[in-house]
Amino acid sequence: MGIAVALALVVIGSVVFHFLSPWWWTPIASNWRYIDNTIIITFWITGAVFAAVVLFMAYCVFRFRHREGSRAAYEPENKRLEWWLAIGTGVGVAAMLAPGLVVWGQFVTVPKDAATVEIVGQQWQWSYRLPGADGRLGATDVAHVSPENPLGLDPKDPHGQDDIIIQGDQLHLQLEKPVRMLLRSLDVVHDFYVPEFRAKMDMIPGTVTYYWLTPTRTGTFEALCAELCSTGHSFMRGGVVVEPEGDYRAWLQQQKTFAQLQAPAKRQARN
Ligand SMILES: [Cu+2]
Repeated sequence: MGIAVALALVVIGSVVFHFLSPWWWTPIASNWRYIDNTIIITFWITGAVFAAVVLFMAYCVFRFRHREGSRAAYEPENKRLEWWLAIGTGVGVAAMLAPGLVVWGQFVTVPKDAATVEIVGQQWQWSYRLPGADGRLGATDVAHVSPENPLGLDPKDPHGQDDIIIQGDQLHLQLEKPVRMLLRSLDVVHDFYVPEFRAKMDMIPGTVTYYWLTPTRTGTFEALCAELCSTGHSFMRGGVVVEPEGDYRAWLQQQKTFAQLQAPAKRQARN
């Protein structure tokens, strides 16, 4: 009896903790409420199954407890029950996975009017690049990486000359403007993650991954690396500032292009 009550208390305690817990998501700052919704669906399904299984255990412990003279029935197979369990599990798993497929389709279908930002991860810092006046990012290759050209832009590609290289570890984004995030890594796998955006993706060396989002709330948010990338992983932090168009343009005005940043290096090389 004691064990049955303890099991029931575990269920009640879990449900109460879920609703009263102070550990919930930070308030969302992007359009990806769908991602919260898929997680909530998973919570409901796994929570209901957890409660049902543990309460069933409590019932069995109580109902079939040891009594003098009673004997257990031996039933090695039950086709009907197995079918029900297989179908029920299948439906539950499908209900958890199907919404994710729909959200994934939206997550990688970038709207036509989206701006572009490139985020580059390397041990252990973030760098950012924006297309310049031509609206195109220049080609890159890790072979071009040097102290003067830390992002490895191809110096011969004309599209790269006007690219804006953000100095410092804070990226600015315009409020309510969709933005395509192009993700690149110079060494190992990283993952650019702003919890308020509910959006992240691994950055794989040798390829460019992407997703998009629309920032929906102004503020300064912390960007974290969400993929263990060796000893400095926990210090791999940056920031994202979401601001209205006017402030964003003012910030953009102060940024330097690749050509401007290369000029002093070239002058030095000539001397
Ligand atoms: Cu990292």
